[in-house]
Amino acid sequence: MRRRGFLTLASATAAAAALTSGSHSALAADEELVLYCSPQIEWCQLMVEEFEKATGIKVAMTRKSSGETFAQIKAEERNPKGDVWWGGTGDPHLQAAEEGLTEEYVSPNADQLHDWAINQAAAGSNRTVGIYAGALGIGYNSELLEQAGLEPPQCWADLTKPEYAGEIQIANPNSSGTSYTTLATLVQVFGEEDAFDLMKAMHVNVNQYTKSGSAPIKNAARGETAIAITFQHDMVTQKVAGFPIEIVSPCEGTGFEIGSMSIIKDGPNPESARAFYDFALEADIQALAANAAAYQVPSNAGAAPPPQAPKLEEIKLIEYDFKEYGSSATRQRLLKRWDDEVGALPR
Ligand code: S7P
Repeated sequence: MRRRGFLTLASATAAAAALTSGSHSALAADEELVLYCSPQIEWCQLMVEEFEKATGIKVAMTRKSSGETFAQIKAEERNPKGDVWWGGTGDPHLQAAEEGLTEEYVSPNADQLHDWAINQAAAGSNRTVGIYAGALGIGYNSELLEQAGLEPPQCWADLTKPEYAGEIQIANPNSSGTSYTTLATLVQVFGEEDAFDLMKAMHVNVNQYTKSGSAPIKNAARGETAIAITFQHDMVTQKVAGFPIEIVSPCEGTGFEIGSMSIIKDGPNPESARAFYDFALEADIQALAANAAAYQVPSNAGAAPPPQAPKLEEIKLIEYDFKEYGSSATRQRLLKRWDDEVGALPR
């Protein structure tokens, strides 16, 4: 049963249902929610439709990359306009938690979550929570590489090879959580000095730093670049759509994200915010992701990952230090260093 549709009834019914399910508070059907959404737009739209259908609450949604959304919430700190930040990589959610931009809240659905989602909440003093997970990878267009007579890269270090000149695309880590996760991964795999040397050497092979993290693999699918660094689930989306994309888990090991959700502090609609938060943690809601061609691993243990989702247990994952790389000081320092030493380089 649960609540699907119960809030479309009178609020008295909603109150009763909420008490029965224990999952969230009673809400009037004329409430609103301002949602900042960072995953793929198709999934954002699906969540809006489902939540509106289930609750009658009208949602105003905008989709922006993780780094951009963090910057917006920070800019609006004195006059918050958003209620919930749903999705996007966990590091900037942790930074928002540390900087007091988000609200402490423990959902009654928290006990259904995998440990990694709860650990994320603990790292952010319950001002955030994990909603999905996904590993980084190197994707390539097999037809383009074959036409160019190039072997696919197997390791992060391969991306500096001169034969890949102009063949690689990755996002800018300031706007993109995907790209910041890559930066932090390289620092954890190689150590900071060697990681920056690698990124500087790779810079000459990069044809474009995109704003959005998933853009490079979309562009590879359409033949605009041969190699893309993104999350593997975003590569799966292109493969499932029929594009000639292959996925590599880098030989040195790879980083991963705990895609997260946070309630914005002092947002205009706190009750709607908590209702959405509880809703987004439910197993049956998380299980809808594949309908939007989203192949992340869900955080609710009762939601089976889509069969096409990359199997995280088969990937050599590093012990990504979310606390350290989601800290305000480290994220700001690494992004500044990237701007000064990599982004500023001529090509
Ligand atoms: O496309 C889905 C996804 O990879 O996008 C999120 C990401 O933060 C948004 O893109 P940016 O890299 O541009 O910030 C991920 O959390 C999610 O898995």
